[in-house]
Amino acid sequence: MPFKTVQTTPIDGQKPGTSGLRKKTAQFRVPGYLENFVQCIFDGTGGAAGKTYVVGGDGRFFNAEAIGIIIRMAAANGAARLIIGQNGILSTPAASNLIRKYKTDGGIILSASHNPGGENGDFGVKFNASNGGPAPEKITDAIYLKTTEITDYKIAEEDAGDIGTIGSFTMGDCRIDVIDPVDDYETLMQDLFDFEAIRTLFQNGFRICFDAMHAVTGPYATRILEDALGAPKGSVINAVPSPDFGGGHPDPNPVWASELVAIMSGTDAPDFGAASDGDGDRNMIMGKNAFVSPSDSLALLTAYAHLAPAYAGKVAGVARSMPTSQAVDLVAERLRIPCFETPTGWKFFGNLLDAGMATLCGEESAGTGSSHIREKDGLWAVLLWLNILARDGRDIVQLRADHWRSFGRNYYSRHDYEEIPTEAAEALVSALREKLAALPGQSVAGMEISAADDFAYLDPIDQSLTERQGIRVSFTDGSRLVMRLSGTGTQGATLRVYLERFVDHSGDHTQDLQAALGPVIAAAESLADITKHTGRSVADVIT
Ligand code: G16
Repeated sequence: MPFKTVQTTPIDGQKPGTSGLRKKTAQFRVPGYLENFVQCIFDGTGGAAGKTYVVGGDGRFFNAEAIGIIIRMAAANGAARLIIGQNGILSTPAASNLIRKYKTDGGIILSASHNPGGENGDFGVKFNASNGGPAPEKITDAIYLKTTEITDYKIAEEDAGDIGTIGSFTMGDCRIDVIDPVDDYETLMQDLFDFEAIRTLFQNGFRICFDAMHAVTGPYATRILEDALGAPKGSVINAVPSPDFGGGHPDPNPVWASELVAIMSGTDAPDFGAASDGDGDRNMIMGKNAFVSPSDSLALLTAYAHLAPAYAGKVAGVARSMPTSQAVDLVAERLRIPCFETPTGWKFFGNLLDAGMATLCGEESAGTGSSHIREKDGLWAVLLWLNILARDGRDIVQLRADHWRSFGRNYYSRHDYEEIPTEAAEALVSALREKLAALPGQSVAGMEISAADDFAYLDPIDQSLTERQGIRVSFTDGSRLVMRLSGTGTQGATLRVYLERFVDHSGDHTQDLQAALGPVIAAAESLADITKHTGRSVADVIT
């Protein structure tokens, strides 16, 4: 098997963001771009010699070609074995499970998650460590450093073998195992949940609509919900993954999952609605005519997780990203378990999960997961919900209303200003940062500021300090305002404004969401001069 060493030079901008390296697909297709980064993944993690990796992606445009390049490079770099999903398909949670189950050295996951795909869309590459989770910053920093020094990469001269057929082939000394992408994941879900109870729920006429958004979860959801659990055929819609996600934006929120929202608002709406994103790690949950915010979903799942066999009496703690609403904090307090607040990025949950300090984790950005793997997991969240509903008996909308009646409601919304000039976004953040120290005690939009800071996280396990993770302004009435720049965009900057207002258990939980948040929205404008800096008077996406 002939291998060759190709001379190259560093390429600017190969710094991994919130979740791996995400760029325009066209950028990744420039000869040498992907190759440089993959070589640096190997070099930045002690080399590939003798190692085993899981490789797969969400099926977006360029997925199969990129996997071919990775196979040839892994073989040339001396890897012993690759485990690859048939046709290069693996959801991010399924990849995380395989990395852990087969005790591999890590995985390379190809996805730009919820970003659109296609020739003019986005592409991404992420390295996951041997615990199955996204590489922590010390690893991504080492990979990035290599990208600034690289001089050559190694690659097999021949094309990679057939990844469309389940079986094995070799390339040099490297064995490539092509496996069914769903099997191991399905086994894991059976171990966690009460499938019998969920089957009975469907037998009794319970109806679900799961929108796979033409993305990777289609085959997983069809196999598990329809084939194994007996949901009627057609319960999973947009179930066949397509390279450009059917021309859509595979982001499960009320804006982009409008087909699901229409179905759930119709006269004959199913009992439960859900959607997942490009690579299957996010989830959106709906009841009849009701969107359950990811923050509320995390709080409710924590409150009722004991109804699922894997979590009964086993929730040691919970963790949420800083911008996620504080609804789960209230549940944790009542359950007398710790609640950790981490920076945005699933990688920050890894240490807490490994140490057994957190069992459930979640983020406002539609991510929920648990210690079963080290990624967030869209279909897992749906199955946990179904398990809870099957055992509890109440309708999801009633369950949530009862929860608010007991804990109070954290009204919550995120306003995104997309593709704004990077300098304008940075100017807004620095101007706000300068004001922070003087804010406590001041009043804005009729609310008194109790605290203001730029969030820094000291990891309780490895003591690493991560600073400048978003500006937080808290008010004496429990409301909160957070602003940060997204780390997953591929064009300009995206300003995320996270708005939260708390109404206690005896208050009105039925207000219009944006109206309830009115004072917090006004405070954001007044404190950060959003219109002046961005030139926009309304956000581009409100979720
Ligand atoms: C990634 C991260 C999440 C994060 C999200 C949004 O999700 O894993 O932790 O919340 O991006 O990040 P940002 O606000 O920086 O854009 P995914 O699903 O895109 O991999």
